[in-house]
Amino acid sequence: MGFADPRDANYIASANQPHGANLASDYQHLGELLARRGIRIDEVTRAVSQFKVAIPSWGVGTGGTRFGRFPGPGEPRNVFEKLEDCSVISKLTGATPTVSLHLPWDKIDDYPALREHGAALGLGFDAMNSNTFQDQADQKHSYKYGSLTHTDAATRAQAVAHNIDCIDAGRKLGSKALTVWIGDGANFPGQSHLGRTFERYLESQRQIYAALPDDWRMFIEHKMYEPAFYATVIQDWGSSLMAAKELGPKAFCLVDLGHHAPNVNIEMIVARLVHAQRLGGFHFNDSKYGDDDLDAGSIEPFRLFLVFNELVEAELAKAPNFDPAHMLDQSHNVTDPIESLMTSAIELQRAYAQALIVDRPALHEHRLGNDVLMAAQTLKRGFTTDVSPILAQARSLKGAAVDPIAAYRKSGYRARCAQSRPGKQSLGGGIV
Ligand SMILES: [Mn+2]
Repeated sequence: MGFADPRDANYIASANQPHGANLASDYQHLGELLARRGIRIDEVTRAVSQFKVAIPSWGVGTGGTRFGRFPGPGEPRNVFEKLEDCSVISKLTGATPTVSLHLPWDKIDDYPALREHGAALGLGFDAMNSNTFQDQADQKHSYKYGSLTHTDAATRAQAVAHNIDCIDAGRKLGSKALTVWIGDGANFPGQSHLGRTFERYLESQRQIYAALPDDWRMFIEHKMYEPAFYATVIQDWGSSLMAAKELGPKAFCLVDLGHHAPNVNIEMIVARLVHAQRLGGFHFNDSKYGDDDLDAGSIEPFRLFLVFNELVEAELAKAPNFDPAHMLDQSHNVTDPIESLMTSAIELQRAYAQALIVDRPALHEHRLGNDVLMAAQTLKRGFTTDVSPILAQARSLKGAAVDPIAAYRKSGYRARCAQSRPGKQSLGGGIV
């Protein structure tokens, strides 16, 4: 069996070699096309190559649904092996230099060793994620009826302490942010006091916020429903923004694309949060019906493009306090997680590149002149232009793979993991 390390620079170079001539030709052609629109392709390529998105540690294992989980071969068995898989994604795409951990799904016994392991693989640590939406074996108080908003003060205190533990863990690893998502809410009308639960949420969050180091940010993630099916405490961007404003300047709103009602105008929410200077970042994924956690750009690529269009507008306008964190948050049920995560990272770059090549001066003029049709067409032309050569060129220039999926498959990495990681897989994870 011929195994190759897909992270090895020589391996990637040899995998890229057959693509060289075609890529050069495609890139030149696209460059000429964009030049006719007054856009310099090398500037777009440079911007794309600087785009970064964090890999969720829970994403490299098979997630599953509430109905079941079908583990794939060679899944990582611990956080060290998760980082190994993340480094494959990072080296092949050149777009994912950081990992976002989830406690206590990621069991960490030796922080210096984990930090060194990450550094050796070229990986840093992105936002820490707390977990007060399920009970752990050694837990004193149950989260069945809530965590940060629980009616019982001792349960709230336990949830606060866990979040502060996550901050402490992140400090040891070089993280600079804490993402707080709670499943707290009600399944039935009458179950909880809608006002007081929010007040208890703020009271708990103030204690967590007080433990944030000066150079940290807190990301408040909202979600419309599930596990609470009637009323979730932080159910929308309005509640999230209210909480962020009440907590202070280090608190920001996090937009998970799957956490809205179907057809909600997410790009509009992004624009509003940019205006409020509270856009903290994203959990990218895609969905057809609910919080499906499918691969980014797989169902509604145009919506993803429109979100990135708002981000490019904010970037060009030098919007104050605008530094959104990009993170993937997906659950892989039927695909190889490494392949899905690579695909999603590339789809984000695609949406970014499409937004970058929009003829902004023309769009601006059409808007001012109320030429609705031309405004719509000018915007959409960015979306309908195939920017693949830009993405491939950006990867090639930084020593990543021109065709990451093909290079990954040919390396035999998964088959080797199936051999080297025997045993039953039982990692926590799923749709969050
Ligand atoms: Mn999320």
